[in-house]
Amino acid sequence: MPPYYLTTPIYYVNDAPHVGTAYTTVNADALARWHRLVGDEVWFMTGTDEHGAKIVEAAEANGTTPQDWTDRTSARFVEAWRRLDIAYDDFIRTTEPRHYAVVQRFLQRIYDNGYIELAPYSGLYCVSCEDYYTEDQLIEGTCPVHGRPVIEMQEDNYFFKLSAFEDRLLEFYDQHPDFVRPVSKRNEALGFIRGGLRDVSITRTSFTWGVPVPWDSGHVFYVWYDALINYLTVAGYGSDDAAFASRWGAAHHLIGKDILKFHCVWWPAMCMAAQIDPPDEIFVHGYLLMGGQKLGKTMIAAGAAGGDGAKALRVTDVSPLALADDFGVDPLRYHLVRDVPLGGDGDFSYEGIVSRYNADLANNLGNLVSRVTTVVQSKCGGVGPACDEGSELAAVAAETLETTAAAWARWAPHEGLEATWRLIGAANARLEAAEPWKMEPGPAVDAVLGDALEVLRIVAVLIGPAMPATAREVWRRIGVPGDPGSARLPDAAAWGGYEGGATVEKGAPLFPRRKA
Ligand code: ME8
Repeated sequence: MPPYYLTTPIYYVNDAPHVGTAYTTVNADALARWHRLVGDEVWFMTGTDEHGAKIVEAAEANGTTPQDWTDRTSARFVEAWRRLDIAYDDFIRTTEPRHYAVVQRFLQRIYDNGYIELAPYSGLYCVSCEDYYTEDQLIEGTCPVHGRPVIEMQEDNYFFKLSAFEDRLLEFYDQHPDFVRPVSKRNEALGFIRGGLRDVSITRTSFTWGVPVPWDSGHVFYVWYDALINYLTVAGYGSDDAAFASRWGAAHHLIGKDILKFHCVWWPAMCMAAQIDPPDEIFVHGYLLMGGQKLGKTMIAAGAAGGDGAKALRVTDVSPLALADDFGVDPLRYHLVRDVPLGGDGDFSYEGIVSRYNADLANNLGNLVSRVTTVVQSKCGGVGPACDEGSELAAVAAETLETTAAAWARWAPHEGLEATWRLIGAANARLEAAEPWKMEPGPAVDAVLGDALEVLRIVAVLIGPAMPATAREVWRRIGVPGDPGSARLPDAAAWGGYEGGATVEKGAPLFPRRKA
């Protein structure tokens, strides 16, 4: 089985999970499930980023210690991802001993290789970004991302000699045209590199909440230089050579565009400095936007935890758990995967979720399940008839599998789902044309319903990555044993799998229509 190592960013624990972090994590989970479905040996990870000045600030603001604060907030991520059915293989916390060991080993190697050196540093620092700015990058004297005042920092710092990697990075990008996708984001990364790279200060002495520098005990590593290395800790760097060889050769990072520079410029340079290959691929997605305002990062995180952002941003609409309570977990997951294509920015609104829910789930998928199971009760005695090997829907199903699979493989799960929905539409259209509910019981009705049941069997397999619980429920209702999540493509979607003879259950509507 080919390995496939998929990562999300590890999220800051200065606040609660929000719909922006859920967007990345649900899409990554769906992609991981898709890769399992096609038979890849998937290792899927997420986690929390727990060091740095921002966390110390959040802990202080909440009257507690950084350790207590990170324990509590990291647990909220674990709980949120459990509720949203995120099936990760590993969840890393950067405060774990296994991570300290890897950060120290990796950066010691870079130090030994001569790419880290001590120098005095002073600069303008935004605590929310955990990043320095130059005077001309500020907007009216404040951070361009957060609009908050920057602080003058003066430290004796260790610097990573990023400037030494300009040419090597350009060469690497040239040799790996798909290293960063989509191409607009690749160009942005190239723009950073061509614009000239300055050395990066990678240690702090102003606080102790970080991984200690092994060769100089007065320093801790700067949070980004500890965070990026999490991908190696989980891959088994220095602890499990066989796992590392397989995972790191197949590492795919899914990130948001806000952290492009760190992943697409700093990270490959760090890998080169430590003499390991950069990751295989970085896919950079856009932002969910609400009313033109960025949803994530500090603003919504504060809001989601009941802080300052709450009133302006309708926080109950942007907490993923509140949305899951309202719509159901799978409809939320479907919305996040289907509505905002990975790569560009997209609007996020309550109305948008409702209209997508009604159009695709209530009127299409839900309607098909309800019609088929109802008519099997009334015309076939509740027992599903076998499908017809020569059905006209067989060709549609084959075409659907091909387009669906191609889309998921190129990071376009929204198109994959769109393609799958064409099969649902074709099955609904066939039912409308044949009107089995008006026919007398007999072979003609059986043929129409057997085919529709086979469509549902295949559809459940194909929607499983986005809506795992719904997929299981569809199989259960139509009497197919097992879990569609354990099925393997292409066999599981080959026409003819619905054998007939199983009890079909009508059940309550899967997706009752929503008014607003
Ligand atoms: O940056 N739309 O953590 P973070 C879509 N700890 N995605 C969004 C979003 C939005 N409005 N807002 C946030 C950090 N995200 C670092 C990462 S990795 C080694 C360290 C998602 O908690 C998106 O994936 O600020 C973005 O990149 C990430 O959350 C930032 O999460």
